[in-house]
Amino acid sequence: MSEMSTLIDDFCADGFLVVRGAVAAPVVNACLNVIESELRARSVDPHDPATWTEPVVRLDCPDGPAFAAAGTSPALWTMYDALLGPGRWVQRQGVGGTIPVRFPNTKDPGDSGWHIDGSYDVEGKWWVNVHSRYRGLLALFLFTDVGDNDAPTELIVGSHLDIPRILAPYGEAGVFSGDVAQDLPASTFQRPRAFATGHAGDVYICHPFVVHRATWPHRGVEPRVVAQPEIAHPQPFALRDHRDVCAVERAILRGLERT
Ligand SMILES: O=C(O)CCC(=O)C(=O)O
Repeated sequence: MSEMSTLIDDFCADGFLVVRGAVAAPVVNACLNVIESELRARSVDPHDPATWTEPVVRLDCPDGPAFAAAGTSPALWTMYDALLGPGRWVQRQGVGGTIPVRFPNTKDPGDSGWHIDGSYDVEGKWWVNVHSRYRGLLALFLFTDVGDNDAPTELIVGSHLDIPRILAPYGEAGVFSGDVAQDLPASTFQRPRAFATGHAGDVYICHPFVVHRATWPHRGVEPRVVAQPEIAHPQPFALRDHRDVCAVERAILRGLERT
């Protein structure tokens, strides 16, 4: 079996894979410079702990040349092709999503519940359906080194296989993404856990249905910077044609016990 097909099989089973060094160091540094100036505009100096008064400051990921270089990393695009199929995802010239910057702090950040990310707007709330309308993948771009003490994102390994059965009864219309995790069986929370740790420039590519959460407190010494964009796909997964399904769709079908 080729290295790529092993990677894809593991992705289908675990719900994520990691591309280490996906974004080159000079590009990471250029992105961080922009993020730091956005923080300063909010009176938060990333190099002055006296200004780190809140556990999290959430920014919209900026655009511009540095983020275009990060988001178009060839190593990432190769994986998006492998997981979603060439031509089936939106080739964004940037990163996108939000950047929750987490600071060393013992306060509850208030945003650390288990969840899956929503994929489409219904009256100002983010909903999701079993076809994963619009959202093909979730990516976690590490813009700083993230160790065990630095409030890494926590993932439930294999939880993407439990979500389709929760979403299926809601059909095409779907449900508010914030209501999904509460319906998960206890067995989901007995699955193994993984923490999205690594070096700046590493990117976790996740199935859109992976259950995850922010962790706290941040016990490290530096701000933790992770962007968490979607990789969009214009055509919702049909969940019908077993001959031409990509890895993400295959995992949904597996969750529905249709393969
Ligand atoms: O900051 C993190 O570690 C993850 C945050 C998250 O999952 C979210 O905001 O949806």
